[in-house]
Amino acid sequence: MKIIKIKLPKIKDRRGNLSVIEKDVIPFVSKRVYYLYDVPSGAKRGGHAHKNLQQFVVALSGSFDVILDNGKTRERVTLNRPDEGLLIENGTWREMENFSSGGICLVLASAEYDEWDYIRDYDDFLKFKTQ
Ligand code: T46
Repeated sequence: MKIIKIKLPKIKDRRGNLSVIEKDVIPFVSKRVYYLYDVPSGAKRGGHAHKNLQQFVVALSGSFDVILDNGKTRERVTLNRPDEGLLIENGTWREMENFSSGGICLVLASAEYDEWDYIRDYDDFLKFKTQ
């Protein structure tokens, strides 16, 4: 499976670093931003796929693992840098775990929230992939 990690510009300064996610850095226009935080140790998030939604995920603070599954292969990706993000394409099952204490997961999404876009059952996901 192709893992698409995208480096973000890092503008270093005596006052601290600044990274920016600008138009053209990711292959979609962000229509929604949300973030996961205060995730208890051992908690798992995700466990679903999206029919159409594309997302770009950044570990703003701390670290966590994203497990990506395209119905054929499964890969674990660790995110632990605020100047790098992971593109999750539509039709990809994702699970998120191993959140460090203080881990913050920022997500830019290509569309507004729509429960109909979710595939929350793994067998339904496999059927979707063979359609
Ligand atoms: C994903 C991973 C990385 C909303 O009302 N609006 C929103 O924009 C979102 C994302 C969620 N919600 C509601 C729906 C549920 O009642 O928040 C609740 C928790 O959502 P969910 O169980 O889907 O959370 P995660 O962390 O398992 O999944 C989320 C995203 O839903 C999903 O698209 O890829 O983060």
